[in-house]
Amino acid sequence: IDMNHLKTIKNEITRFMMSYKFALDEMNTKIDILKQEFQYIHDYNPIEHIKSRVKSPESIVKKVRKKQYDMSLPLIKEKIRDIAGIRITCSFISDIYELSNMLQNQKDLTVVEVKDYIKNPKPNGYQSLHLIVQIPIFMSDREEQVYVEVQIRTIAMDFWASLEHKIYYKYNSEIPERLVEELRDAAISAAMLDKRMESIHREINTLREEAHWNEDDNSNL
Ligand code: 0O2
Repeated sequence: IDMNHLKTIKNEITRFMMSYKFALDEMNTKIDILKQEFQYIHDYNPIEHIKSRVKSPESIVKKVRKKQYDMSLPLIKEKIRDIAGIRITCSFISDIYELSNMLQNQKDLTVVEVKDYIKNPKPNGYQSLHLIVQIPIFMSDREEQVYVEVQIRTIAMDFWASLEHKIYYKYNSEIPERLVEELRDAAISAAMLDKRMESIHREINTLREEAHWNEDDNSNL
């Protein structure tokens, strides 16, 4: 065994994994700034929570095998675009699109793909907005463009997706059609809840604005 060769490979893998961590750090800062700006404009925080993760080497290898790609770092870097992932849970559906637009307008981000599973839910009922972006990271000796998958959803969508994920993991085999339909139905209920909350939110906003104008009118008297 050539120990030097092994050492080189180990260093390459460490650098590879580090670049995704840096990309997530950059994205998290960006999102935090957008959140503070949004809070200033709209007077509320649109983000309930944010979770980010770097895919484990085991999961990366599993995905590469499943997709039958060659096990080479440059190929994995290009083909597996969710090694760095951020999940943003928003309060209202409109927040999702506003945040997505804000991200798409960032000069240093390249939006490579947008998958709108809210307008077009998956057959099982899954809803979320997915963006695949590229973000530059700057290291001592080079600059790199790194792919990050951003999933943006509401609390209700997140609730459904988390439990659906658990149910699938628990029952490793096919789930019966009756339960598939139940799950899809539950996703529709979640979406209805989102629409109701959004509508209440909008009405309160209108009332608030009217009250604000009235106050202004009175102060002019
Ligand atoms: P994990 O464990 O969250 O990382 P691909 O990424 O190429 O396999 P595709 O269709 O190109 O598949 O990507 P897509 O549909 O944008 O989905 C990628 C991620 O979205 C998944 O990552 C999940 O996190 C989430 N997702 C998509 N569909 C579902 C679903 O039906 N239920 C739930 N709970 N999550 C979903 P991973 O790598 O599969 O999983």
